[in-house]
Amino acid sequence: MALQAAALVPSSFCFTKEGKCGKDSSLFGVSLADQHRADFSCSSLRSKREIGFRNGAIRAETIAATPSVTRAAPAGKKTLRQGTVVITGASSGLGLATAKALAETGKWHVIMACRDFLKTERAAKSVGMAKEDYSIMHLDLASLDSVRQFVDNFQRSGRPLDVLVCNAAVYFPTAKEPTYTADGFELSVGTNHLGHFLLSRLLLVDLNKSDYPSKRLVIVGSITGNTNTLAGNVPPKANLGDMRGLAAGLNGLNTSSMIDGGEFDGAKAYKDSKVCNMLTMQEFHRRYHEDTGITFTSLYPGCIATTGLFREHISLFRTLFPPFQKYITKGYVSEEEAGKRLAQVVSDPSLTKSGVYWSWNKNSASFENQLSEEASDPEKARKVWELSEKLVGLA
Ligand code: LMG
Ligand code: NDP
Ligand code: PMR
Repeated sequence: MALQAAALVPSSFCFTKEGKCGKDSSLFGVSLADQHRADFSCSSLRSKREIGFRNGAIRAETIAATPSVTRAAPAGKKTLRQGTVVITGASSGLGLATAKALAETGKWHVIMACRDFLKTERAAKSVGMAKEDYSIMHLDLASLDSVRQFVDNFQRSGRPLDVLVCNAAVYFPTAKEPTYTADGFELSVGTNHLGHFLLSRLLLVDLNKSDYPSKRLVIVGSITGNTNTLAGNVPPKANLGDMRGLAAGLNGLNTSSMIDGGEFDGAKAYKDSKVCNMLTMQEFHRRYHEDTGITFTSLYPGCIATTGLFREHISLFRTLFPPFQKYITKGYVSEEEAGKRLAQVVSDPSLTKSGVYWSWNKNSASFENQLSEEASDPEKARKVWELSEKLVGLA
């Protein structure tokens, strides 16, 4: 259901949970004096490739400025303000579990950016999120107009943007024919990649303006897009090819609906979209990390075999997949555990490194994982970036 209200449920902004905020003083205690209050214009966010190192001055200012802290009694004790995190697709699965994990720390106000307002409201209540810890704003990633409207509404809300999490996704493993976004792009790449690409490009200026000590853009990736793994070798395998389909607009009319120009395959389109997500994160890192200090990361949260992602799969799959992952591959993680992992990538002070694809080992400890050759190919990343810019109207 598409509620256009873009409602921003009012809620308390900072220090809603006294006592919890006080602990924050040490949260970003180490090496985080790298932010600034300067109100950069969009032009200051032009990439290094575009403008060389002209942002050197910005960088110097960035380093010299004081981190934003509020002084709370007793005098001298520094308290970090509550952060604001936007999470797309927070109405179910990983996004909801992450929203819950962050909200209950009291350190975060979560903006749940979702296409179904009522479903999201019910979901937030069902996991026990307190009213003052979240807002819901309408966002349909399958429409570029909706993405622009969301950004406009967010900017009017006057909230800072400290972390953006691109989490929402759709998966159509059994579809025989492609379906399309409002703008005529194949629906899985259109939603999972192009919608998020426009969203994150437009919100980069807000992230850059934030005075939060550790500003982050997180784009959720997956093992199934990485052909250097067993899971990534289950057919159909991700492969962007020469991107002739993406270049031509993925519209299925005068061109293929698939990035590589091939026959439609819903499972492959999803995996290709995840490759685009992981490449986009790295291209952001290359273009903007040094000049903005923003941390750009991706992750594989584990196989959360019970989420709504598999809603379109045949029911036999939905029944067998969780026990298969639990007892055979041992790749299964619960929604709750996966939510804690993504919450770490949002706020853990030890995960500030940019350009990293995080994964977790058997003991649930995070490590920097290796991406496949394709998912780490800088030339492909640049091409995905440039073609996507054209499709979403940024170039
Ligand atoms: C594609 O097929 C479709 O073509 C595409 O349209 C789309 O739907 C896409 O990703 C979605 O799937 C992919 C897949 C279909 O094809 C293959 O995987 C082909 C390769 C098959 C080769 C199998 C090799 C297996 C090797 C290894 C080891 C694991 C053992 C598994 C089985 C053990 C049995 C005891 O494949 C499927 O659809 C398969 C569905 C997979 C779901 C999991 C099935 C597990 C079966 C067993 C589960 C039992 C439960 C365990 C309980 C507990 C025990 C203690
Ligand atoms: P879910 O289906 O539970 O969640 C997907 C979310 O995306 C839902 O909130 C859904 O909204 C939202 N969404 C879908 N389409 C749109 C749209 N057009 N506009 C706005 N929101 C939309 O799946 P998961 O939680 O599993 O997936 C979350 C992320 O995790 C995805 O990026 C996925 O690729 C990734 N991932 C998942 C794994 C897994 O094993 N489940 C493994 C690896 C990565 P609605 O509720 O309205 O449908
Ligand atoms: Mg996969 C080592 C094991 C492993 C892991 C971690 C996953 C994760 N899968 C593994 C192995 C296998 N899977 C094997 C051996 C098979 C063949 C039986 C297999 C099959 C399979 C299917 C049919 N797996 C799947 C599907 C899906 O439809 C899911 C998918 O590709 O969604 C795009 C899927 C997944 N396996 C995973 C993960 C994390 C997924 C789904 C989610 C995702 O990438 O977002």
